[in-house]
Amino acid sequence: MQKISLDGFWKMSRVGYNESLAANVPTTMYEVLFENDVIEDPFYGENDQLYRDLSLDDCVFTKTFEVDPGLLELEVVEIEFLGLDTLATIKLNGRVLAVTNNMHRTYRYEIKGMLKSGTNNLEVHFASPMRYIAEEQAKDPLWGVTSTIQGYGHLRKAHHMFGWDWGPQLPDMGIWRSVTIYGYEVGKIEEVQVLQHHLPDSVRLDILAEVDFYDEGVQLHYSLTDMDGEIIGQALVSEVESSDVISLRVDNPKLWWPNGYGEQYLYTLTVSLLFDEGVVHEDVKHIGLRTMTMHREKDPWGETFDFNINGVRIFAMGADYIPEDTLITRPTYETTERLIKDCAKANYNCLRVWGGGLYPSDSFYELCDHYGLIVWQDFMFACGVYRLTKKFQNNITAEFIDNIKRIRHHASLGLWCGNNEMEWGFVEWAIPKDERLRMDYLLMYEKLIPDVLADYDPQTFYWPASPSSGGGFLGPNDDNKGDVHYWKVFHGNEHYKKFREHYFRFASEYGMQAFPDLKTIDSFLPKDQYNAFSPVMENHNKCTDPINGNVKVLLNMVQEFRLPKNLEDQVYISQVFQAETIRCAVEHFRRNRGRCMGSTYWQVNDNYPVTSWASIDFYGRWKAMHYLAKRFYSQVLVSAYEEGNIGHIHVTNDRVADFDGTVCWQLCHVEDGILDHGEVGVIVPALSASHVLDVSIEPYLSAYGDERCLYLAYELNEATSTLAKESLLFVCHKAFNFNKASVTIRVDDGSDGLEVTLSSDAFAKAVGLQTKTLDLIFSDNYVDLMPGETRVIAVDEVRSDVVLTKEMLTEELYVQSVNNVIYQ
Ligand code: BMA
Repeated sequence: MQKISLDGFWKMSRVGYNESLAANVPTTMYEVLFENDVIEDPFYGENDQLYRDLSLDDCVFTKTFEVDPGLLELEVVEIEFLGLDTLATIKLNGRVLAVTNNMHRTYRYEIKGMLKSGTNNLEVHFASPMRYIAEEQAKDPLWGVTSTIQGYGHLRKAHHMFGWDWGPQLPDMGIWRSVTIYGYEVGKIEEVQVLQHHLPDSVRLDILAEVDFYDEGVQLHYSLTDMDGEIIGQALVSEVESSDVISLRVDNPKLWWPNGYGEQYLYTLTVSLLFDEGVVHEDVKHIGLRTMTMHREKDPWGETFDFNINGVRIFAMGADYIPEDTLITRPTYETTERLIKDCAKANYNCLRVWGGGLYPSDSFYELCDHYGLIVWQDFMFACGVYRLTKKFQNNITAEFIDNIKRIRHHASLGLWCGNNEMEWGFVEWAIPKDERLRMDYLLMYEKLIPDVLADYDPQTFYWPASPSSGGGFLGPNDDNKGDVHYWKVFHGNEHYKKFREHYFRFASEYGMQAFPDLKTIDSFLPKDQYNAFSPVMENHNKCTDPINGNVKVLLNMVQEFRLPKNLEDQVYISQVFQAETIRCAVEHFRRNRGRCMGSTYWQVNDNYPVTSWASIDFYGRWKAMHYLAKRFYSQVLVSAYEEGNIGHIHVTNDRVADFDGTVCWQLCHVEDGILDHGEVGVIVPALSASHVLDVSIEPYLSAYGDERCLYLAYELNEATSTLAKESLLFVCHKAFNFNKASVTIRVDDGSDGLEVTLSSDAFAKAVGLQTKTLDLIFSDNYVDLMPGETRVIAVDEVRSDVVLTKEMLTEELYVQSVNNVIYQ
């Protein structure tokens, strides 16, 4: 096989402009314009609005490349486009090779007859997606959500590129994945599918290889190796058919588990096409041996809905994932790894890939395999209706097949899901009643996709929509069945503690917005706009229906906190409130393990520096919520909640072994210190939750007047280590009698890098360690400190390009706390 990469240097020009700009493919128009200084940073100020209409122009990418005469002597020469966004006309040496219209597809064409020896010219012309959807929408208006440019349902292009309630409207175009020419002499492996059959103490792998060959003398070799490179099984097939099936048996298999439940063991399967004893083509896959399905069974509350992996009922803990950058070709393996690692660090075991974006890169799935994140994979349909014409059906069917084949072997793939919120939309939203479109909905998600999956990935569970109760427009957002999106708290202004009144079987979306890190705000905000409601700050909140999201952020946080006077403190309190809200929900769900079995909060990441529901902002900076996620998603969780004058303490154990430890508690007064305390031994069986004890403040109320100065501190210990230290108020934060706290910070050399020791003279809430300019990740943050207590926090990662010294860190650090905020 010969391979010529056509990535790298191309030229781009917009039609009607006299320009020729360097384009480093894979890349897109906005990125090229930005890199060539034709436009400023589209993320600064209000630039995104200014640049939106650049997408009304067409643009052309061109490349010249050399072909060696040897290539033309091969049997088959193909060109492969892994991603063209979207309305592309491809010309090779002046002749039209193809016209494409789906960015989610892979396109391959035989080009031998069009290539010449020597210099060749490839041109890809992209027609404006904005003009296209406007024209189509005028002919056939299709319903869609308000935060985006209408008509997106007409085009197989990531919907969020037309804008979403967390991202700008920059409908880009370009060559967004690699372009490669392949030449084959003897044959090629078209695809390899692996089916797993788990038997007692062994796994049988049925491996199906589709082969296209032009010479009878070919052989197929299959080999499976373990992580030490030892061969576990192999087979040689001499009489190759175009469709070849063999079985390999793995005795005493090492299973793949999600993060926290065991090892992420991966075997390597290599299928090689041999000729004359040499390898002419090869397909290599890393596969994890596991059974994975959704456990659905009637129970007293309705129906269970949880991942069952290797027979263990998993509580899914994670968040929803959106595309990583508005300029979609910028993420690299390293940036994706940083994100996935941050998920694993926060004890996630699951990510939901939301349907309004892109089918992620291969690296994304490899990283999820490696870090143990179960992937809930939506097909790319969201918040819109689609007309199922024959052409559209053929187009999406090809898209499904391309992506299913690419993704299906990943150990992390947990389920396929038809779409985001469309079943719910048809039932409960103001979508115009149209029987034909409802029928198209059913055909797409309840017939077409299941039929394709039956052929291409029969072993992965399919779910028709998120949320859904199983399909057919039957109670799609029912608390007691399937998954739920609960938006009444953020979008409906409901009190955040209402989460505790629901026992969702699997909460796949719910969230609270917060401002991003101050350094991130500084990256887009001119100094004279330093106010939550300045035009630029409002522009960097894309949730505008019915009012700008920043209004909601402040409105929501004053449920619980007083209104901070300046933007710095509003940023901090918004983050603490976001974290508290999601903690309140998750801890409640986890106390009800068995009934509730999943939480993917909306959302882990951003694709633009923005105020949003994300727990990690666009520049990878952790908001308070991500630190809290590390705690509320920890495998063994101690949680407490107040009910009137009682504090209830629970322990949830998501380990596969029993938990044996102690809970210590102290009932305290802000001035008088500890009023009462206790310690209880707890044994919590594996995969269960237990109520440990109740502490009442009743006996102290008469002496102290009211509950505003009383709090409950509690901790969870195991042998000699403390797993968690938290505190509970009996009133909301805005009513509590916080004393001003003098928090001291000391920096020391620890055994494993630098350490920060925090201590406070008063009971201090959500003490947030901040850095002025550097990007650091701490082992913990936003901690509550008892008076006199010292807390050691390690610098877990230095992400800025510096060698961090003690002096530098001392100079960089400052703390915020709920106590010391200056309120209005
Ligand atoms: C849900 C999601 C997204 C959206 C989020 C926040 O509707 O599916 O479409 O960004 O809520 O509004």
